[in-house]
Amino acid sequence: MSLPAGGVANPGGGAAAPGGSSSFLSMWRELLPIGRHRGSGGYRRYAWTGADVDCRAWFRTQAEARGLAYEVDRNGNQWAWLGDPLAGDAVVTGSHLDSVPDGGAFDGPLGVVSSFAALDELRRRGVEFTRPLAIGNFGDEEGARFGLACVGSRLAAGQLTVEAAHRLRDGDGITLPQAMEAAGYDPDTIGPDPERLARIGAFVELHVEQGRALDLTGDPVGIASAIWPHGRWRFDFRGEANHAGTTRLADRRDPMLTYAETVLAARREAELAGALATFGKIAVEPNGVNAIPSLVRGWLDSRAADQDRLDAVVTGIERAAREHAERAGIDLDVVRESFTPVVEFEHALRDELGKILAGRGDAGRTVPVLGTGAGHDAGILSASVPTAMLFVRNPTGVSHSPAEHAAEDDCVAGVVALADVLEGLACS
Ligand code: HGY
Ligand code: MN
Ligand code: MN
Repeated sequence: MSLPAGGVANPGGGAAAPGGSSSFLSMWRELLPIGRHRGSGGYRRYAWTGADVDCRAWFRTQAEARGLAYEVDRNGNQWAWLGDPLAGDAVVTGSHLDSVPDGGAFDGPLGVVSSFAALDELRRRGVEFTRPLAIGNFGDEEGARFGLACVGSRLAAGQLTVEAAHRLRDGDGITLPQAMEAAGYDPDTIGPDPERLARIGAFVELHVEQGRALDLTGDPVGIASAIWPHGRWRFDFRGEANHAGTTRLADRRDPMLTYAETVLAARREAELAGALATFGKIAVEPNGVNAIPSLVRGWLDSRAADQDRLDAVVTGIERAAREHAERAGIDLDVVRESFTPVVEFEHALRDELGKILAGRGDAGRTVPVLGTGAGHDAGILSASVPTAMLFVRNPTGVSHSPAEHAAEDDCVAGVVALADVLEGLACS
């Protein structure tokens, strides 16, 4: 039985699983409609918009319904605490609630809902917590509105300066501070939060797998080993605006052609380098059907298993773009808008999760450890805090799409695995 993107296949109809799993289904049902676009069936939960504010309200309700101490940090990240937030050595779990344009239901929310459900499960087990526990919702992980991923965790970790954050603008020219203010959050407090991160002893993020590795191994849950290096580059192709109906082909300086040649070159370079390259977003000026563009802006997302391959593919794409631009008399600017180096999750914590999970499954069955090309707040925070990730099987591997889904039984397996890990870390 799978939880379709559109909702719970059989609300509460799954196997009568432990406490956390039935609370999982009711939370899942409540969160599901927020920010879902009727036409596409995908999610449009962009940072600081109404849908994001509604998701944040949902998070606060869940926290307060469980008697957790709720707070919002200086960067707008939400926290729900069990125990003293100032005591230190806290075990933190959680993820994000925002989405990419027309994203799926699971990318982010699965981790947040599973965190609350895992706490319910631990309470059902009657465990004694020996360390503070917190559940987090990190703001603007996808960067769908302002173009930079993981803004909330980057700010907290000091990987995004306040000045650079203030320069972030959405497609309508609204700045990040303006958007935060409009959503009722004070933008003047944003900035590094080392004291807060110093009080965290371990951060474990559960996330739907964005790939098919677990489907191929036949496991419901896996552990992350690493996140590939990846980044976003903006290519600005400038030509000459003119009339589509009266300008001879020979007289044109059409940036759309150079953009198109660059997209094709990106695929060739990615194949050559054994990397990934995607031009998924474009902005055209003046964007008229009967007007040759003056400017075509294309955003490249590129990722690779190692830095050398990433460097090779991006260098190759930029070289090809410059050659095409030169030949066509097009001006080209290339700007790296964000970059995340390779993340190797801390081995001690990764192996501790492996031991905890291996100890409870069928004897001797180890939990697979897998890398990913998807970025996460856990990756950003890993520079400041020991972090680990759990992945839940995604039978098709499809993500950043309304078609993203995970089977109900696997979601329940994820809740139980997270509860086991939190018990092993915070209750021993
Ligand atoms: O882009 C990513 O990998 C993540 O979904 N932010
Ligand atoms: Mn995502
Ligand atoms: Mn995500």
